[in-house]
Order: sequence, then structure tokens, then C-alpha cells
Amino acid sequence: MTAFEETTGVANMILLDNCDDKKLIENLKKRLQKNIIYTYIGEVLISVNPYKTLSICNEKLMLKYYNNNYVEDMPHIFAISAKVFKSLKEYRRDQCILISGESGSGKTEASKMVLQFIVKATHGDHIIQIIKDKLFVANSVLEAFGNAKTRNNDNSSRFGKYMDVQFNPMGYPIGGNILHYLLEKSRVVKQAHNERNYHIFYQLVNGADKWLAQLLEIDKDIDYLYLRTENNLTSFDDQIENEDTQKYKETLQALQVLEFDLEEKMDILKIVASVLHLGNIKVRRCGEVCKIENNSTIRIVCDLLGVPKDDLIFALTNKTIKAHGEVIRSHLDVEMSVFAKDALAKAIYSRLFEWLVTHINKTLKTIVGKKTGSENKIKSIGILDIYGFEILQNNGFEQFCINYCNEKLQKLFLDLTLKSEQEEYLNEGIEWTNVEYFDNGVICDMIEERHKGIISCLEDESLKQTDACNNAVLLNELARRFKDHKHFSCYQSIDSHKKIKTILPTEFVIVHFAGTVTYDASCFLEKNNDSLFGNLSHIMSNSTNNIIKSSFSNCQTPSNKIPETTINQFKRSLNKLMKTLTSKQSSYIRCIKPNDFKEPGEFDDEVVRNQVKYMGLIEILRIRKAGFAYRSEFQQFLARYKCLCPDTWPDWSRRYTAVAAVCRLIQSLGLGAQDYKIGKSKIMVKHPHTVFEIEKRFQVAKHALAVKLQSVWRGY
Ligand code: AOV
Ligand code: MG
Repeated sequence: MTAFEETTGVANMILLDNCDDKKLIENLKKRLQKNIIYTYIGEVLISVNPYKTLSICNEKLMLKYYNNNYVEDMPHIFAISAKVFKSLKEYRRDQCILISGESGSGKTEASKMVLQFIVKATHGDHIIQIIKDKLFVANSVLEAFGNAKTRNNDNSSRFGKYMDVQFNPMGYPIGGNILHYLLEKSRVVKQAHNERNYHIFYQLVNGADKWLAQLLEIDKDIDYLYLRTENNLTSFDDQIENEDTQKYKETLQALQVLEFDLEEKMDILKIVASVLHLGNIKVRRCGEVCKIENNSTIRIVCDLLGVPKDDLIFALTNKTIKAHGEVIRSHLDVEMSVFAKDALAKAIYSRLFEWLVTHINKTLKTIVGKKTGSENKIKSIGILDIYGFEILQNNGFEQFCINYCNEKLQKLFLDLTLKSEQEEYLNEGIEWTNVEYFDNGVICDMIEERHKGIISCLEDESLKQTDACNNAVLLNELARRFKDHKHFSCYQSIDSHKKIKTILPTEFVIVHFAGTVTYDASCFLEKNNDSLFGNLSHIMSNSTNNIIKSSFSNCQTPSNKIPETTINQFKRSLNKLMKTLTSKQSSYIRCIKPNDFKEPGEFDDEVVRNQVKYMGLIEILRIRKAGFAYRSEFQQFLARYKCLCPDTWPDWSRRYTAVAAVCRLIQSLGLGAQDYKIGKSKIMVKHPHTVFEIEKRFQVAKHALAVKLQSVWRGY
């Protein structure tokens, strides 16, 4: 280790002498103290959240990384982005960048830097510029509507996002597509202590000018119940108010760039305002029935949503069901009426979010094909930024979904890095001592296995369609199925050898890869069924607000068909995502949260140790140190580098077999026996710098060839 590395740590941890967590953590700490937040383990980028603005993100730096080979330079998100971009262009292979880490570790910021690189590092004409602007601002809209302040993060993503940026054969971005996963709906009507609702509500209340505020009948001084956090009456303070006002302008600007027209923008804002008003509707008991107290509030809601007032009042206080061809009406009690109102608020907000993503995707699609006429030549880079693993004071259905998703991503990461690399050495017949690691497949199976897992149990109970959802039955069934599982406990299954003493009868516990989480199951079935009374859907489908109308009209399920439950839909879309990710060449950014208090520069060894442990970073380090930095099939290797040896250029196949040609080429490049291994079908090179030397020579040779061809051409 050089004197410089002694104080600033090593840039690639495969250079560390020891593979233990102490050395690894010490290295990350040294670097953070010097404001260096990026470090490699092989090609995996580790990013530690500095919780302060550093000058690590400017155009000059981007250009530097764009023009250099990535491992030669210091680790950076731009280096990973440049590598991915070059692979896309040179090898014409679809790419993806998987960003993971727990809530507040810096995933969303990292994903924005990747996008910034892609947008800034590429050129193109006016139309390309328009698409780049759109890609860039799409995030502002999604964050305004899908992010919120939580205990862990002031700008926490409450939905999963996978953004695909499409490139033409010249490497210009020509379009994009965003997939979104399960927005946390419950936040619309209720937030935990010190948390907030979605940013857009505060942006609108603080930022709307007088004219708009009058039109939407909103006022900063009104106490909006949906913005009131538990035990916390006021959600506004001066500095945050100013930030919200500023952000409001940015959101509107972004909607403009994304070609939302005036009517659409008005419809969006009306829906946001209507949710605030819905929250303030009061229901009281009136003899046998319940009544809505504040007539003026329901009037405003109906004006904003474009639905008849009498119909909405009726639907919020009565339930109608069709049985044997007859319509049967029953009165709702106060509790059910409030439930219906909240369900409506959640439904219209989440459908607005879906509509926004669909609209953004439409405008991002415009020039694909139109410009190139050759859609099959389009390659893409996918950026995955999904909500991080969460352990809260109270963990409900949402945390179950979020943590299930993180469990799947961890499994994918392990399979694509640790597992496949070790299998490859064995398949290639290369001597290899297996590195053991915790494979979280057992937890994934426990959650999602067909007919057996927690999800299937949840599904069975949800589909029973009894009037009252029975979470107790669900818990009993879970206890019956998983009582002996190492990663599961609940009150009903607890016995003395599982020493978790504080489980309540309404709770169950999963020992996830990243920590032990106690889930409160008391609302699982309701949230999974996600029911909205049919008459409310019907009223919304006849709204004069076009967004509401279109969002509800296609959501009517025929009465003979059972609507898909939330968890099933989520499982299906996650499995599809995993397939997409597996089909692409993947790169990884693992984000680490250095302390639990969002404190700049603070490095808590224990907090980091936990993350290092569950992410399997030590195991990656071990495999990377013992393994090979570069692996390539003989044919592929020859296709690129055959020009570096007169005996293999231009056609090696006349004299050699592929393996013999590779050996001849390697020999002429002067590699020592310790630098590489020849497997059954692949050549493996030990150190990255050896690969760079070869690559450098290739670039020089390519340039010389181009010059030669040019002069021949001029000679004609
Ligand atoms: P997350 O995406 O991983 O959490 P974010 O990317 O939103 O986390 O980061 C949380 C906060 O940390 C940001 O709002 C910034 O204040 C700060 N931060 C993160 N990365 C950087 C950086 N590179 N430089 C400076 N500050 C940074 V979640 O969405 O909650 O899972 O669900
Ligand atoms: Mg995020």
C-alpha cells in the first residue's frame, strides 16, 4: 500500500491484503473522511452516502470518464455509466444498472447521476435534444408524485422504478420507457409520526398562485387531515414551505417539457386538490344511518372530480350489491363510510400516478422508429431504482412488499455475481475453492413458492370473499405452514426455542437477509384486496375530468371475474422484471448508509458492518480476489484482438483451432502464466490492468488501421 493509500484507502478493495470486514470497513471509512465516497470491489461500485453536496458531479468530470478507461480512473458513478455506455455501443448488447441498498442510502441520487451522464455524454440533433430533456425531467414529476419524507429519508421513493433508455445504432438516446412498481397508497390518507404525504400536496398548497388556489379552493391555513401526521398537527414550516414552492415551479416546468397540455395539467391539479378536500369530509351518525356533515366540502370534491354530488354522497354512505338480478342497498356505518372515502382517495391518487407514467411513456416514445425506421437495431440501458429494504416501528403490508422485492433483488445479485462466477470456473475446469455465502433463496421460496408460500396463503385467504376479512385466520394458516421454518415466527407458532418474546397475536416475523422484521398483519387482507365499492368506481368512470374518466373506465372488472389481488399483481410484475434484468448485461452499484441520522460525514462502524454483511460484500471480495477480472469466449476474444498478432490476423482459422489461436495471441502479447488461465471455452485474465494494456494496444492498432485505410482511400 502506498503512503497515499495509507491515508485515503484503496480505490479497488481487491488490493486489500486481508478479506475481512474490519479492513473493508476501515477502508470505506478512511475514504469517506477524505470525501471520497466511491470504491470498487472488482467491478461492483460501492457508494457511501456523504449526506452533503460534494463537487463530484460536473460536466468536466463526465468528459474525463467518458474519454478514459474505467478502471484506470478513480471509482465513480460516471465510470460505471461510461463502461455501460461503451459496452452498449461497441458490443451492441442491452445493459442494465442495478442500484440497491437500504432506504436513504443514495440509490435515487445515484440513478439520477447515471441518467445525467447518459444525457450529457451523448450528442445529437434537435429531436434528440428534446428526448434528452424529457428523460431528464421525467424524474422530477415522478418524485413530486411518488416520493415523500419518511423517517429514513426526506425524499424517499415510495414506488419502484425501472427506466429504460433506448439508443439508436449511433449511440444517441432516442426514447425511453418507465415501469413502475406498487406505489405506497396508504400514505395518501395516513402517515407515521414525523413523516409526510407525497411532496405534490405540499407543493400545490404552498406554490399555487392566488388564481389557482381560488379555483381549487385550497388555502394554506386550512388544516388538511390527510397532511396531518400522527400526533402532529402542523406539517408546514417556513424553510420547507419555500422549498415546496420552488419545487412546485419545477414540477410544472417538467410537465410542460413532457408535453402535458393545459387541460391535462388542470385535471392533474384538480385531482390532487380533490384528495385534500376528500380528507376533510366528515361523516357522523344520524340515527340508523350515517350522514356527511360538511356539504360545502363534498361540493368542492364533486366540482373538482366532475361527478354529480348526490351520486357521490349516496355512494359514500350506502353500499349496493347486485344479487339474483336485483340491486340490494344497505346503509354504511360511520366506520365503513370513512373506509370508503379513504379507499376512494387512495384509488384516485394511485390511478393518477399510473396515468402520469403512461402519459410520460407516450411522449418518450415519439421518435423511436420514426427517426430510425429500424426498431430491431435499438439497444437500451435500464436503470433500476427501487425502494430500499425497510424496518420501521410499524411494518405493514407495504413493508412486506418492499422487503420481498429487496429479497428478490438480492437473490438476483447473488445468482448473477457469486453463483454464476463460481459455477463458471467449475464448468471451465479451472481449479477453484468454493466460497460459501448465504443464499437467500430459502427466504424467497418461503414468500413466493407456488401453492406453498406466504403469498399463496395470503391469496387463498383474500379470495375467500367472506364479508369480513379475517386476518386471524391468515395468521393461523401462516403458523400452520411455517411453524418450523428457520426464517419465520408468529405468536401462534412460537415456542420456547424461538426466543422472540415480544410478538403480538396480530403479528408475524420474517428473518430477512437484511434483518429481522415484525409485520403487523391486521390490515393485510384489506390492503391485498384493495377494494373500492363498485358504485364509487362507476361514478368515477362517468366523470367529466378526463383523467379520472379514463383511469376508472378500464378498471371495471366483469362481475364474473375476480379482480387480481395486489400481491399477485406485484409478484407477477417482479418476476417479469427479473427476467428482463437477467436478459441484459448487468452492472452494480451498492449504496451504503453510513449512519442512521442523515448526518454528514458521520461513519458508524456498526451500521455499516450490518450492511456489508447482508449485502455479501466480503464474499464478493473473496471471489474477486481469487477469481479473474476478465472472462471471454475464445471466438469473442479473437474477434476483437486477433489484429494484435500477425499469426492470427486476418484469419486465424486457417492455421489454428480457436484455443490454439488464443494461446498464440496471448503468447505474442507477452502475458505470463500467472496472468491468465485457459478454460474449456474461455480465456480468463487475472487483473484488470492486464486487460487494459491489451485494450490500449487494440485501440492503437485500430487507429493505425483506420489511418492506413484512409490513405489508401485517398490514393484512389
Ligand atoms: P434512496 O433512494 O436510497 O432511499 P436517496 O438517493 O433518496 O436514497 O438519498 C437520500 C438523501 O441522501 C438524498 O436526499 C440526499 O440528501 C442524500 N444523498 C444521497 N446521495 C448523495 C450524494 N451522492 N451526494 C450528496 N448527498 C446525497 V429510498 O428511496 O428511501 O430506498 O426508498
Ligand atoms: Mg429512492
